[in-house]
Amino acid sequence: MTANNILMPRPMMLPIMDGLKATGHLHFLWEKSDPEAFIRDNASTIGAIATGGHIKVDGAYMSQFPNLKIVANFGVGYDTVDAKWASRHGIIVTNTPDVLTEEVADTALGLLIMTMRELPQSERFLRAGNWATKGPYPLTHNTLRGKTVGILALGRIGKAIAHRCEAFGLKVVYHGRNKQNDVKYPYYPTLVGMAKDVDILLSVAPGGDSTYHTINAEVLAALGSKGVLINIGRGSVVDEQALIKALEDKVIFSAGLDVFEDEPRVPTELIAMENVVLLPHVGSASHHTRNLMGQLVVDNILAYLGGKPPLTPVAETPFGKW
Ligand code: 8YV
Repeated sequence: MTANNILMPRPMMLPIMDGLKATGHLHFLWEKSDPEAFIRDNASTIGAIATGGHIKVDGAYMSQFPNLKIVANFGVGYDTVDAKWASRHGIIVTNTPDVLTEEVADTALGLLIMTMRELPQSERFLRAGNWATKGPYPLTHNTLRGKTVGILALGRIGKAIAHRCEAFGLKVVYHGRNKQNDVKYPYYPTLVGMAKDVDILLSVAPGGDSTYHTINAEVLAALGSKGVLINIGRGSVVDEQALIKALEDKVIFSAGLDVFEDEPRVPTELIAMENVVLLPHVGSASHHTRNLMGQLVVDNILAYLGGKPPLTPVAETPFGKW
């Protein structure tokens, strides 16, 4: 028997809920009067989980469901799902790549320009009535002119960002696990080495154990007192306490952040800083792009229920084995 029930542990966007409700097999866990009892009584009927990164779908969680076959993650990043454990247990994990690439790259460039040219600060200055009373907003210390950006993790989104950076006249270099032979940008084998040479360090790196606190005090010191950090990937990649200290001590010049270690909690120290631009994880957050991402979640689960291969399995997934 195919386990054809779909579990949604937390609310997701309406088109996903509607798209999966149409199967007649969707269960909203948060609506159950006793969620634990529901899991206990129905565990063997659950074949699919739809998740939005709000809970940890680790081995302990997945092992509650003996017939689980697919975890469909909303988001290209799937650091809240233990894809290696899933792979060892024949469970497919899917994510939502490609459809968000250009949107996230647009946001990265927006955040970069906002940070370099102090656009939020100058807007606050105008809104506070200072233009008329104090004169023009001070000239910005930073400019994109003549600058080099070092991209950490040159994947699909990283490349879309690199392409845009080039159009803005920036020199692009990159660091990642491996040098990519089909890429024309100079490669740095070490992050510290790259941080020393660039004006802007822009991280697109995914979360998870292998990237945890990769951008630490040493990297920030290498970036230097004129350096700017932009993070559009995952908050866990940056040691946030080290970043706060580096900004307070002027070890680096400024930062633009779309992602944080403990979202939606943003450290009060960062909120108090004038030289930091903070966005509430809006990289992919347009109706257009989120709808496309949501549709992929639905389509991956429908493929499973229809006995077809998943559309967008993650790298760890034992594709073809199920
Ligand atoms: C989403 C993201 O904001 O795709 C990702 O990995 O970080 C964003 O596009 C997030 O997944 C929504 O939960």
